[in-house]
Amino acid sequence: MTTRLSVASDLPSTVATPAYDRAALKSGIVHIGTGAFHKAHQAVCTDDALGASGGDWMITGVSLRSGDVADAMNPQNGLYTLLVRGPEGVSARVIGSIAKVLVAPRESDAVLAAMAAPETRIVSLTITEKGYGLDGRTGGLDRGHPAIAADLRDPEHPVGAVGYIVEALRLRKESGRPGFSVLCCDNLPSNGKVVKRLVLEFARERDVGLAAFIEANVSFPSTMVDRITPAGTDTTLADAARLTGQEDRAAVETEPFTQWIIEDDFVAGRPDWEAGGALFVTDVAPYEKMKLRMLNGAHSTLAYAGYLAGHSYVRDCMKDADLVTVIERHMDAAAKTLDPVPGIDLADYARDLRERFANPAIAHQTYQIAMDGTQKLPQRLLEPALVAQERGQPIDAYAFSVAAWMRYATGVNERGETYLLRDPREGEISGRIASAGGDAAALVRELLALPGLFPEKLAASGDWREALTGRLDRMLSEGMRAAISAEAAAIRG
Ligand code: CS2
Repeated sequence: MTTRLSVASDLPSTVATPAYDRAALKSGIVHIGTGAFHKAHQAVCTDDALGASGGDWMITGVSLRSGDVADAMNPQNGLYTLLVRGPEGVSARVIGSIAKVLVAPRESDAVLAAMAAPETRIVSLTITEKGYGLDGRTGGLDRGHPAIAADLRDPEHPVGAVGYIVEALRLRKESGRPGFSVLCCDNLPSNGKVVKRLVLEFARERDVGLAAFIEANVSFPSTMVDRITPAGTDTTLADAARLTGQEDRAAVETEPFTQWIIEDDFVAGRPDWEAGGALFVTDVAPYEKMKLRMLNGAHSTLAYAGYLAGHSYVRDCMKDADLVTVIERHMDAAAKTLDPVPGIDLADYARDLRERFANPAIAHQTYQIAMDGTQKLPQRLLEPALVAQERGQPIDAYAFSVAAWMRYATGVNERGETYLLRDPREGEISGRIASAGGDAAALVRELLALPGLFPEKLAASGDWREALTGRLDRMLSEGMRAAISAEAAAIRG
């Protein structure tokens, strides 16, 4: 029987281990949302930083909902294996930067105590787009969001990230402790500014003095994060056990590429993340837009069109020549909506993205990427569509992607089987789909009218509506495969 990973010794020499004395370092970061992405990205960069320069920057992880990650990680003293899968093979490394993981619903007081502790200087977040309670219409708090609504009612017993941050900052203010930096690592444009707005709105609702304290003592640097990290599977755990010789229930897998671009605006210091390759800049916005529009926009397009055309994984989509033509056009179009990005050639960036998507060792499910469409479409597809429209550029690429989302939103595949959208607006969407009754023009009308989703100028444009309707009609009547081929044929001319 293999032993369970819990100390970073007795590992084969092929496995890299933390280059620092974990027990000697204290926590300086509380990270909310300790899922696979955090474990494959920020925690790895922090592991590099601790190895290079030390510092009391260990991470206390927090899960806001499920106890699964904590139950896998804590018996392993927070250690886990990172598998990096590239076309040439797989490598294993044991990451030591996470000290422990707390489960908010089970131990809320401990979470607040960690966030309010004097040694905590950064609170970072990966809670997905829908975790923030952002109202797409107003840019402010969505008061109908379950966690926001609950936390506004009972702010001293928070359940959501914004509620926790504000309550922790109140406790810090009461006890005369300084603020911390809030580091959002989710795929939202100007993510720091968005979180700052939401936190301040929430805090003002409680007490204007608290809001003033936050304005004066808390920073919200924006970041661009990038690493393709599929959900772990039994194969992840089996490969980790094979490579390390130990059982690891918390292993994660990811691709070789990683990128983290951060605004250098920290009120109480930060780890030496440069050691892990992070790039510090004064303005992250150009990088964020590039990534959201070129990588994530193309990803969502592959997810909706690919899923319905029968491709389970992104790498399968990249073997479909027609879909590749569609995605090349998408990346070119998205690049044309961007202002120059310092140090980056967008054609090279697009080529690298296609290589990453095609990585044969990464099994990234189209169904995983397809989730939460209403939370992802605005920044990935609708904003660039609006820019293209305003600049007089073609809108075909976005019309294809959004028509594919609309087809996907019907929740029925081409074999007549139903699937869950896994979107917080699923109920509203199915109501609208039902009233459209399967007609493409009616479906487009209904979905364009989803409150707050489509920018007004786009929703009101006849060209946009027509471009969507023609494509959706073909997707519904001839099938996604035929629609992809027709799109590719039109692109090739
Ligand atoms: C993906 C992203 O699931 C999704 O929506 O587009 O998670 C993507 O893999 C990452 O942003 C890559 O950095």
